[in-house]
Amino acid sequence: APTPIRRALVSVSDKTHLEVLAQILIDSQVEVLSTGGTYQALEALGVAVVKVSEYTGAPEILGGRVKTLHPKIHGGILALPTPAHEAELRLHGIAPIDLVVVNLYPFRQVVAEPGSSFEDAVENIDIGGPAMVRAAAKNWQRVAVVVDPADYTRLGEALREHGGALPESLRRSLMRKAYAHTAAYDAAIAGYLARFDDVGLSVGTDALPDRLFVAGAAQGELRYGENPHQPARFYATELAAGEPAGLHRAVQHQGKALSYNNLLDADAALGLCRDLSRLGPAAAVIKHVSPCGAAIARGDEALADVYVRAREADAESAFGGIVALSGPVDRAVAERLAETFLEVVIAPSFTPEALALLAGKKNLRLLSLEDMLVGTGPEAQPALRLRSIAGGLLAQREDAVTVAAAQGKVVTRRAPTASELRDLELAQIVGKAVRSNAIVLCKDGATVGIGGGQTSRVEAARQATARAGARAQGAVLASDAFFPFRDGVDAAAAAGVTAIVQPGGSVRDEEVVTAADEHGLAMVFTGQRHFRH
Ligand code: 93A
Repeated sequence: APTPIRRALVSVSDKTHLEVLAQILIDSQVEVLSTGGTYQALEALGVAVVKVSEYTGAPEILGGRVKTLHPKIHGGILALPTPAHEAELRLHGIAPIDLVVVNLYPFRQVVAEPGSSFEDAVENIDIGGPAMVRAAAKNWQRVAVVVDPADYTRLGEALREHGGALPESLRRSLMRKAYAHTAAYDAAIAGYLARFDDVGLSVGTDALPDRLFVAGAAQGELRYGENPHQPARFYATELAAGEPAGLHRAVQHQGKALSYNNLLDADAALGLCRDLSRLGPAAAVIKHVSPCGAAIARGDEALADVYVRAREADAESAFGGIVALSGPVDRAVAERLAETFLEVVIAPSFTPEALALLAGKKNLRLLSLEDMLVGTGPEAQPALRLRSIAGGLLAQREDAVTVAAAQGKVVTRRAPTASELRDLELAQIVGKAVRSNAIVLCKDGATVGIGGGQTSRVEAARQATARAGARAQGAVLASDAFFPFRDGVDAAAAAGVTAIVQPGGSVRDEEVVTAADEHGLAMVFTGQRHFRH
């Protein structure tokens, strides 16, 4: 049986739940060694605690840079329960330490503070803490290591249950967590340092690091991946400054847990809705990671009506869809949502009335993400996006629209009208969310036809106009990349499209513009492509 814990070292920057730990230490009559700030806090909580500096005979020096870096500490943690090691400890007057409770200087919080300097960041790189955590984890058979205040409770329970000792299973679990903790900490330091070049100049907020360290913590189990035979998990990565909050921070009000596919779709809905919200109150409906309908408010239109227009943009596809709304879901919106079968609804909030109304829909997941629109302003930093391919990760900055149709170059005899421009911008934003080749038709503040995931542009145009049917008459069109031939423009004009926005840049631009003029279309070049692969 494991021997009882007799001596603990406690050194924590995050003093959350310290009173819980204090009570555990008191109850289990453990000798406690502690560093300056932690010593004071524990003493105030009634724990009989000895300063590390008193025990080692070496004062904290260099403004706290050296506090616990001492053989009496590291020998006490790293010694094995062998006769040879025990003899050495006695020779040097070192007492074995069998519990290490440490969490590190708040490096991440410090660098996330807007005004923090490089010097602040460096001073908050913890050296002694990780050394103790790693040493204790290395000697996990004899030493338990706690890095997370959330673990104090299970520590206390285990001590009570095992007569003051800790079972191997818990020590193993704590050891895994300890190395994940120090690895994530160093990843955060490396990630921060990647913002500066060799002479210490900031390389710009858009720059991608020359080495990528990603630390992610598994957030529960996903039942399975895209299909039931594929194992899957979601790992939450740490937010970079200014990055929008992810879905795992949302509050789920009802329904079963989100699946792998739900998360992908809900993230797409959230992203599109955030993007659209810059044009006004917005609704987005997603199916299989693709938008099937989107709408923005006309005048002071209510969100309930905006949603209905997004849904009716392609009512057939919206069945079983994932919906994101830019505003609070009240009774009126909830009534509309209840009209059809949906998988997930995401919004900043739901009124109690709306929740009550939707409670009957047992399989519908309702997610509120209060700050879902934070970071959508023009100053917003495009988030780093990662995808994996065999052998590595691809990284890029998120595609943020910068050249709206209104800022583009009119290349036809006719210029778009104000209302066409608004619909063109809507089509552009939706187009960014559609797999290439993407063609999006919009009219009166809503999509009417979306063609995406096609291997030829003219086929995407045919698909979009076919989906639109009669509604293509008087609609506008956005294309994610240039038209390589005039056929796509001819198809759009034949369906009744009146204005087109596209990047331009084809060797046949002249032929394409001529086609637009022949049909009396307005066409705008933005010079900016929006592939999504
Ligand atoms: O500056 S350090 O890297 N040098 C050390 O020797 C050392 N020992 C513990 N930082 C060190 N610590 C850290 O101090 C711990 O990891 C913990 O985060 C913090 C606790 O300090 P205090 O008890 O004074 O609040």
